[in-house]
Amino acid sequence: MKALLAGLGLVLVMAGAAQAADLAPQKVYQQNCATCHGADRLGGMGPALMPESLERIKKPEALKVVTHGRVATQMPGFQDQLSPEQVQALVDYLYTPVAEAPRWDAEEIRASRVVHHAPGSLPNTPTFKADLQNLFVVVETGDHHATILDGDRLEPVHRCKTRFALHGGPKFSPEGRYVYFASRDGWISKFDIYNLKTVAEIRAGLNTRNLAVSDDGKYVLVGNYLPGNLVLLDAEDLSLMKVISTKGLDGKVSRVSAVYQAAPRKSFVVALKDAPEVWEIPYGATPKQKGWVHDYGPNSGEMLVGPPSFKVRRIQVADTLDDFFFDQAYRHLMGAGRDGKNGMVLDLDTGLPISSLDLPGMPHLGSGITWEYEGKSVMATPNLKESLVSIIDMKTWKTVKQVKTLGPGFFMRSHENTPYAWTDAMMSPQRDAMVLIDKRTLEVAKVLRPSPGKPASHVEFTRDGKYALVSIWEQDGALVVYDSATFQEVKRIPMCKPSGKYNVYNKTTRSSGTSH
Ligand code: DHE
Repeated sequence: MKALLAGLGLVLVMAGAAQAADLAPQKVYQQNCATCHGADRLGGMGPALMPESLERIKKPEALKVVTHGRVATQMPGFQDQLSPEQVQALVDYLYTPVAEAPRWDAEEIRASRVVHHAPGSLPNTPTFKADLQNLFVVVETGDHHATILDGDRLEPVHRCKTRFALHGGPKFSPEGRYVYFASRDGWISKFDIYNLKTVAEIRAGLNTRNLAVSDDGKYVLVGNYLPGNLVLLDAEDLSLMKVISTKGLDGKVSRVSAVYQAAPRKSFVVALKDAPEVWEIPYGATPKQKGWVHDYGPNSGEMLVGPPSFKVRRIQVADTLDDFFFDQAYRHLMGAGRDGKNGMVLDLDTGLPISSLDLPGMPHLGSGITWEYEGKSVMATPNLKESLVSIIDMKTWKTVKQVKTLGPGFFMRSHENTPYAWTDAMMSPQRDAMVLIDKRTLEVAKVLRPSPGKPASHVEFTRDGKYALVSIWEQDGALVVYDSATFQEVKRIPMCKPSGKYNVYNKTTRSSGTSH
């Protein structure tokens, strides 16, 4: 009996030890979080998880996110897998510094660069026959590949491996020969579409937001969360030109919300996520712009008249901007926080706010599009939290209409040659639906369900607007091709979770129906 009890005791002690081991947050992290956030917590598909990157999230909120997941992201909730104690221990662990402070300076960036094919070493004639302006680049996040798709034949031309977890729209060089990809963990890749080869790669940051390519094709600017900075690359061979720390006027380093190129202004425009500032960085030798009354602020200098110096023009705004959008002329920036609060319009010439915006829920301005409605330009933005699309008059900045949709959605697309704007309801139980809004009446005209029960999202049109390509976001997903006039399905092309697709012509000509 004594022996039995002793044995039982042993079992109990062992069970206790096992439980304690299960609670070990390092182990819980490696089992549940490392695939997306990196084994070293420095980020991957998900953001880095360390005190520096969690500064703006209080612990109780982090507990909620780990337990229930985060809306509008790929972050799932873990309440079924982890006990409340395990979640608490895990969150405490995330707020402890990583063993070695993360460093990714000019030295590390330079050392990471790989040139697979030196500039000028590959033929200048395409290795395949197709309308080069009607090609699509399709990002397949399911197995981290990209497909080059012929938009006339609607057939893949080539499929290749990409870096892990690409995010955001890849960006083209002006003539459409090269495409630049950014991965969440900082890798920038330059791909030669004519030769179907990756020509150069560089790790520009540890956790990257997105990249922009200047419209003259000379520069790539990368915006990073970690370390908070902008990294300027020579677009030819991705060699490092400059690292610009995104230090706000308060002296603290901020993450970058996003960077875009404003072609008509010959500049990059950047919003900071942790400081109420918009930066403009001219890349062209522009003459002094009419009506541009602000100077470039403390860390910059004079108006640009010579070759680009990449000095920063700082524009202070009332609050931080997580997401923003430009009018077609790039004179005005429409911005908002993720909570939809403080929606505002900034006149980029004067650097002054000119209007507020009425944006409920969580507008996804970066996915906005524009068109002409009753003689005026309007902008439409999907909403990640509310079942609506806001349509805004771009002269008065008033909401013309909130179009009720089937659920909160991520993306929106149209084309000059179609009267319909397509949006998804991906953040809702109706995630299999595509909602088509008539641009002439602002009414929902049609609902399509390409694969009932399966998530449908992200549309891109062929160069002529004749076909709309919709993604089925599943491992064994597909691109479903619709005739955009009759809404008849014309083809289904199997793809592995095709997150986004990008048409060379629509992108390089900055079609009003697509993101830029
Ligand atoms: Fe995105 C574009 C930010 C979550 C897929 N996303 C962008 C851009 C920004 C952004 C700033 C514009 C970059 C560009 O194209 O140059 N995304 C954010 C977020 O802040 C958010 C909500 C949280 C996060 O995880 O960072 C977020 N995004 C997601 C996802 O969960 C999506 C659905 C899946 C994924 O791949 O991570 C996703 N985002 C996309 C796609 C684009 C994008 C496909 C390109 C849209 C386009 O058509 O141009």
